[in-house]
Amino acid sequence: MMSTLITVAPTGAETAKADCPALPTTLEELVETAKRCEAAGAAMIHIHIRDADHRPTLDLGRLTDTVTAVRENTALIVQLSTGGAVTDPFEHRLKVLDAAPDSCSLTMGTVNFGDDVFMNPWPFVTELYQLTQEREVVPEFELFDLGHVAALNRLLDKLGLPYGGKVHCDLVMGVPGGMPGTTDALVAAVNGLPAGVTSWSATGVGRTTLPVALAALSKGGHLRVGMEDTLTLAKGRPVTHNSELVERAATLATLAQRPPMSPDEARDLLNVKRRP
Ligand code: KMH
Ligand code: ZN
Repeated sequence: MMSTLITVAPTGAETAKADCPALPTTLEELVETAKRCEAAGAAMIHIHIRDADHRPTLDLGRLTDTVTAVRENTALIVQLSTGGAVTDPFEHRLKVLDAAPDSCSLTMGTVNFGDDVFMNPWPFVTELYQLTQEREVVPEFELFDLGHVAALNRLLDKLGLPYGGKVHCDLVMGVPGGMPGTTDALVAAVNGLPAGVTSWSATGVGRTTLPVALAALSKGGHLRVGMEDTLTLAKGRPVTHNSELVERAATLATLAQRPPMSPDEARDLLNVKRRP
């Protein structure tokens, strides 16, 4: 039976702490979140961090402390965001790999992002990809649009396989400016994935969370959930802890007879570096 990789993305860069006090923005809150989400069925955590004023930051010292603390307290695969916030410069986004995560996100192209633009020009994508190969960090290719699927084909053709030889990607659906969070869009994207892709997950932003999760499970994909993408469980029911979203994903996966996989199984799936 194929099991399900559940990734939790607990914080993101877009929501203000003042608007959502349940958002984990301090290291203590993040570690507590990581532990509860692991117990609820998550195997990987996609991390954005905040500064002392709860604003998004890519500060290397904080990133390194975060990687250490999550590793000390959980068995989760630690994935750092290289996307950061739309305002983060490319140099800072490349420096994220200095914090030596197990995995990092790598977005395959520029995309309109609400009223902003999330910049990922081709030279930046290839530089970041080569850095992941050099540093032996497993990338998760973030695909916000069908054009990103084509760009992933181009990248693998040109620069070969990632570190570890597995190719894992995540469809990020329902961002205003990207592909919609619909079953039709998911099927189109999955049908265009390169032959070398060994696993994929999907996440639906906002109200597309459930339709995307159900479509992903039925199409053989894995799940990413969390307050980076979704702040309500239903209309008028705010998420009070990321573990609620992980629990719901675990329930759906179990109903689909594809229960959550352990972090160890996920390490084999993604072939991330085994650390002593
Ligand atoms: N915060 C978005 C601008 C990633 O983590 O790599 C980018 C993002 C993707 O969240
Ligand atoms: Zn992110």
